Amino acid sequence: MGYRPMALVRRGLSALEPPPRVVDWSIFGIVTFEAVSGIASFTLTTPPVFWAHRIAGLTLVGLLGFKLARVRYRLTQREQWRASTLLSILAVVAAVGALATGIAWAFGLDVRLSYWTLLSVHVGFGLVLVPLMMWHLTTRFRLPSRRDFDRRRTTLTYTALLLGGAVTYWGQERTNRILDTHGADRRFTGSQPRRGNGNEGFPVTSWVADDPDPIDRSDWTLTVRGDVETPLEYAYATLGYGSEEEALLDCTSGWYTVQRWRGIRVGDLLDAAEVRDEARFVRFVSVTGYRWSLPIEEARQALLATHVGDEPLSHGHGAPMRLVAPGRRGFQWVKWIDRVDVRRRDDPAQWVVTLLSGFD
Ligand SMILES: Nc1nc2c(c(=O)[nH]1)N[C@H]1C(S)=C(S)[C@@H](COP(=O)(O)O)O[C@H]1N2
Ligand SMILES: [Mo]
Repeated sequence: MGYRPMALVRRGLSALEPPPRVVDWSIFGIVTFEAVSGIASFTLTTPPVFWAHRIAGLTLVGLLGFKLARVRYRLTQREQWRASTLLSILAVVAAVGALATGIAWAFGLDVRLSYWTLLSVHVGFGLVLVPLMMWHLTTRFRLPSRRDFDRRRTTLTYTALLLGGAVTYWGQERTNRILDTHGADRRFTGSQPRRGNGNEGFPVTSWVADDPDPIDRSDWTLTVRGDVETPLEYAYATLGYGSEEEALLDCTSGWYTVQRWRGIRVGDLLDAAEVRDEARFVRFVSVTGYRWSLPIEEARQALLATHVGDEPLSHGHGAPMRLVAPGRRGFQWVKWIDRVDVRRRDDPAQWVVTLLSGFD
């Protein structure tokens, strides 16, 4: 009898293949985990969240492989077609799209579709996948039964999948380093570097539709109000910008830059306004309405920058004044600030306001 490698591989794979319902519910669980960790990765800066997102994504490649091999006939045989087949196809396209763009991004591929990066396309696929998967689930809903779980086999499969995912991830990072791809320059957040200095050194990125007219510095004032003894109003010329700091801006669309920023330390501003004891948060508000709050102790360390490199901020980068919040993701670095509110409470509505800012 001849030696047949493909048959061996197939035997090995079918030994590992978990029961259909276990595959289906695992895909459901992992996609849910990917959606949650993906969204969380916009604000969390803890590296394990990012690693887990990547490893889980790679295990999905294996699970989807099992699933597609099993249901292939529903697509290839015409008499199997149902109305829900279209939905299934769309879900597969979204899943494969999210995986392919995620993996390509991790290898440092940096194609741009106007101002969208491959990473934004990845987020887009992910966001459409979740409702498609839910809907697909309602057309073929089956709860797993006890019989579906052969403990030993399921444990074996998951160990293999997770190990496979982790080893693949490790191999991918090695490959990046050996081939010196752009993927090797990524931060743990996945962002790629932009290495210039000053206004021209990094892109202008605004969220969705925020796009005010340029602000005339001589018409502009900065107001500090809320839980303070002395509300303040500064004209640009009276600001005095003594503080300087190097800080890293990391945008969730996938790039980062390190710049030297100059401006007023928020703590100095709060001292001048004599903050009351009850104050807990500081809210930074843009002329566009876009806003973000920081806990007061963190806010004290932040900078209200008027300069980047040695240049006054350009309009695109938030002139006359923008927030520099080290350790926070770029979308929290509010641009075109004209108001600082000292408050007792956090501001959950900021999430909605920020997404919708600029839409009239
Ligand atoms: N008012 C306002 N501030 C904003 C934004 C915006 O759309 N409006 N975009 C945010 C995002 S998503 C990022 S990454 C940074 C980008 O700053 P930059 O345009 O100077 O690179 O600004 C943040 N501040
Ligand atoms: Mo961003």
